[in-house]
Amino acid sequence: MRVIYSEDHKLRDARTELYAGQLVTPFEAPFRAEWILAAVKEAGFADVAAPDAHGLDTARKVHDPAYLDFLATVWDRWVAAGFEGEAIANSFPVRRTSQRVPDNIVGAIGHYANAADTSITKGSYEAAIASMRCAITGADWLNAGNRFAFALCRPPGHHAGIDLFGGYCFINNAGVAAQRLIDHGAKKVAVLDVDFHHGNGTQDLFYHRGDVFTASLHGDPLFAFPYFLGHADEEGEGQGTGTNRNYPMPPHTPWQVWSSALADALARIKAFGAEAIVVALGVDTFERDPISFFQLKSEDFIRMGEMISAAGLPVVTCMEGGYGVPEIGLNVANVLKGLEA
Ligand code: SP5
Ligand code: ZN
Repeated sequence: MRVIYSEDHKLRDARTELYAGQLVTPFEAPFRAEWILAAVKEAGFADVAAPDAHGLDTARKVHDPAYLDFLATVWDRWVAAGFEGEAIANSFPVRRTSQRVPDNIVGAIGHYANAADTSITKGSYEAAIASMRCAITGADWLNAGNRFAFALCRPPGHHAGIDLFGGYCFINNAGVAAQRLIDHGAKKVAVLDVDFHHGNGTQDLFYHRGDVFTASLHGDPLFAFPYFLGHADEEGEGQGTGTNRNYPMPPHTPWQVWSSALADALARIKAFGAEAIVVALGVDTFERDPISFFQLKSEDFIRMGEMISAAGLPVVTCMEGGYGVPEIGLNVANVLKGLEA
């Protein structure tokens, strides 16, 4: 298992998250990656490498280039407008509105946001690029003929859509990794999203494509973020018809139920003919995660890795969510252990 990690994740260190009507210290903070790195090293995963210095070529195949330009410039535009707080969207194009991109930065940030939980700060873009580079480098480890890589991505990516940021995500790392595998010659790949939250961004990237199967196991959007996508009847469209699968599950879902959804997703990934799996790994399914409502225990994450490994495919794992508690490191290390068992 090669681990890919960049110190540049620390450039993403927001002071504010709009939560419960207050600006709180963000759940998605630098300590997460530090704790996870320490725990995977402690568990014996000592092959840690820095990412290669990739540009945006792969990202431009899954994201709108104008959106990537927005990400690159939003902080400077926000500062130039004279604003003193972090950049937070507060006005959105919703039902019955134009989808033209406003020139005004407050309008532009609302246009490109799918949630107001994510403040943009100086350094957020640079950290997102470093995170994306970890994912690409992980995909390339598979392209070189290896079976397992762990891209310790931070910030996470699975809520980032074609032209949308939010849910602590800016560039869809797992989606970029999938594209990288395709560009290297894979005919079909799968993104398996086991984060507590629906992978709305990843679903958006590949909804009309037949070469990438997307599966997401998550808290039912009727009760959980991202609220507006992730229902079981979203199955893909056009060329992508039948290539998206959602497993929404209710509050207090335990491993026994969750794991039967995982078994179904893996069977569909095999039937689809995927040549590799990109795992979007959130450990916010843990029973003591501060913002989620599943009941997985630390030992369940070993079984999770074992089940995914039993599909017999190369696996690049990209870090997504998992918050607050010290066990996030152990839980990630347990998935990696299960994969290599
Ligand atoms: C990558 C990832 O896991 N992103 C999640 C973003 C969630 N942001 C909104 C959080 C709202 C949580 N509300 C939960 C109430 C718990 N009492
Ligand atoms: Zn999550």
